[in-house]
Amino acid sequence: MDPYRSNKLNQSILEVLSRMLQVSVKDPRVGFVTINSVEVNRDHSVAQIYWSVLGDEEDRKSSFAGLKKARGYMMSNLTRTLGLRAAPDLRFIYDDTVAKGLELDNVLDQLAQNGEFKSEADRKKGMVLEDLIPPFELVQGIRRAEKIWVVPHHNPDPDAMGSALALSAALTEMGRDVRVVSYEDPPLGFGDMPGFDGVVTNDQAEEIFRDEEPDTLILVDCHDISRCGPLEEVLDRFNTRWCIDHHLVSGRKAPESGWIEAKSCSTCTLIHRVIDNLAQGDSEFADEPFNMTVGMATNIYAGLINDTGGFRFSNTMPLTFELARRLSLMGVDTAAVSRQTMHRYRPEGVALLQRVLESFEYHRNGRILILRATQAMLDETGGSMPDTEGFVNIATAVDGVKYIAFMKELGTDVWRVSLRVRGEGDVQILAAQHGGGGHKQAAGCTIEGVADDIAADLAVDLGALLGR
Ligand SMILES: [Mn+2]
Repeated sequence: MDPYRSNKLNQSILEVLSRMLQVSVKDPRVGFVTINSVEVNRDHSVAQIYWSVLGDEEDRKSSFAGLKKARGYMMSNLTRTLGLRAAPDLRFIYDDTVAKGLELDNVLDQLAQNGEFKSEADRKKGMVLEDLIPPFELVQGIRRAEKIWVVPHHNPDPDAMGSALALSAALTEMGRDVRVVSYEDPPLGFGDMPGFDGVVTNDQAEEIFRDEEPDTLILVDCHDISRCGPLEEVLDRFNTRWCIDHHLVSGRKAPESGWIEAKSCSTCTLIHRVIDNLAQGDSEFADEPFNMTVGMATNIYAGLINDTGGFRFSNTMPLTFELARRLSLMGVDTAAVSRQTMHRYRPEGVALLQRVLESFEYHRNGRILILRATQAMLDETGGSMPDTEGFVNIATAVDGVKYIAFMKELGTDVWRVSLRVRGEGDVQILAAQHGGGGHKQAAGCTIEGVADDIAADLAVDLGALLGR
């Protein structure tokens, strides 16, 4: 057997078992166990697992008992996660050479160095791109896939669409059969994104699914198919689903498996890391290395600038600029991407903006601002809901305003509400109370009822946040 493959398998088993010990092995007897190394034999039928545990002889005994008990579970989970034909027989061998060398002081030093004692803000500041590591299972899952659908959330923004286009271009590069499935009425500016002309829309999805059944679904900027609106029914048929997203999970819905990293300023940042990883190639899947293209980089940049509001929002971190720098060096026309995807209005959209500005309604001495876009305004101006993208940024620019609620009339007595906070605060809590989600700074939900009542309730609820 190729020694390179064995080494790689050793490393993979070590990573997956370590993760299982942290996340899914719940046996209380298993203490602070570390897996130091793994050695598979020539035909991969046996894996020797060298482990140690923090503590004394008693901890060692009870941890060993727990490991033996979990062995069957670990073997089947390992086979599934790594896509092995058969599970290697796991043999646990206690190896305290590593543990002995680590006095408690060293452990504490290590924790301090890893930033365990730092504040969240300081830790974010210190993060570099390489600290964002795509989960092993996700990368393997993507490599195993052959016919893939990449799907952004309903009403996609440039982060969702940029993520979908960049990832699908990378998968195409890898020889996979891939489609970006999106929605009708895309916002202005998407037409300039590389690869957008190949996107299919939700109305065609049913037929395409039937004719050439795909095997894998990857949701981007979205962690649950319920956020895919008109695509939810078709997507529900996929057995293999992954997601890549940076939204906080409200806890109400179980997310798909994949990578949800709320510390990341955009999904595109995560997509960059995934593509970086895929681009290294993997002989096990006969995946050749490839280079990230300027097209991929351009789509990633579109998501990066839009989700950070052009590097103005508080989610902008040093690594945001690091990524921007790398993309710019790759040849992305950053000025063109800004022009094409930000602050861009159709004349009908500007007419609509005029009407929306007239709806501005202030509460609590101008600290709360509620605005509306109604179906009547659309009819009168010829504007559409996608035209309202960006209007909320005007509201957040009004001096003295702390909380903003933008109500968009989706249908009779059905309102989509976008919530924003300037500076410190958390509107995600309020959105979650209405079954929505998002981030602390920007969140959204759908509320049914009469407009004036909803506005009055929002003024009260946001007022309560002000009081905190
Ligand atoms: Mn996003």
